[in-house]
Amino acid sequence: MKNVVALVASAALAAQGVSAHYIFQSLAKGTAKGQAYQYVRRNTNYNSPVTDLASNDLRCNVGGAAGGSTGTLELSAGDPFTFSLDTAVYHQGPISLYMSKAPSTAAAYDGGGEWFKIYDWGPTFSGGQASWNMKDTYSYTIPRCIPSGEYLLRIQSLAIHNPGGMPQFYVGCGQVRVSGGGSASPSPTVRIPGAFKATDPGYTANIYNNFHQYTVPGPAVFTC
Ligand SMILES: [Cu+2]
Repeated sequence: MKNVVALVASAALAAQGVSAHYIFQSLAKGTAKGQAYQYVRRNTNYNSPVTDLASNDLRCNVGGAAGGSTGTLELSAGDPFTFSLDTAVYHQGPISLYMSKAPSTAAAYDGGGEWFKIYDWGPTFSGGQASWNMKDTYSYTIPRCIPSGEYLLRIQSLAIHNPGGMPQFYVGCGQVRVSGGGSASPSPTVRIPGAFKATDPGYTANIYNNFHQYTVPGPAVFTC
C-alpha cells in the first residue's frame, strides 16, 4: 500500500513536470556546500526553468531581480567558490558561469548591465558518446585580474535534453564582494536577455543524433 501511495505521488509530480528539476541554492567560498539562500537570491518558481529568451528572469531566475535579504559573500580575486544544488543537475546541457559588476552594491543590482562569462562546462566526446558534467556542486575560481567590487555571480544550466522542444534555463545568482582584484576590463560582454538566440547552434543542437561537437551558447569565456 505504501508503494502504491508513493507511485501515485511520484506520478502526480511527474505530471506537473517538476519531479526531476533542480535549484541552484547555495554559494560558498572554497569547496564547501554552503547554506541555502545565504548568498544566492531566492527564486519564487520552485524548481521550474525559464524558457523565454526575452525575459529579464533569465538573469537571476524568477523572483531574483533584487537582493532582498540575501547576503554578499566576501571573496578575494583568485579564490575558489562553489555553487550547490538541492539535487544534482538532471538534464543534459552546458553549465556556464557569468559575472556582472554592480554599479553600487550587489544586493541593489538587477543585473541589467554587462555580463561576461568566466567558465563553461561543455560535453566531452569519447567513442562516439557525449557525456555531460551533471553534478550537485560546481566549483571554480574568481578571475585574479578583474576589478575589486561587488558583482552578481551567475550560474546557468541550459537543458537541451528535448530536441525540438523548448530548451530550459535553470539559473541562480550569488552576490559577491571581490577584493584584491586587478585592472582588467573583462570582455566580451553581453546583456541578458539578448545573449541567447533561438538560432544559436548550441541552443538548437540535437544531442542524440550525429552529435560530435558542440558550441556552448553565449559569449566567449573571458580569461585573464
Ligand atoms: Cu525537466
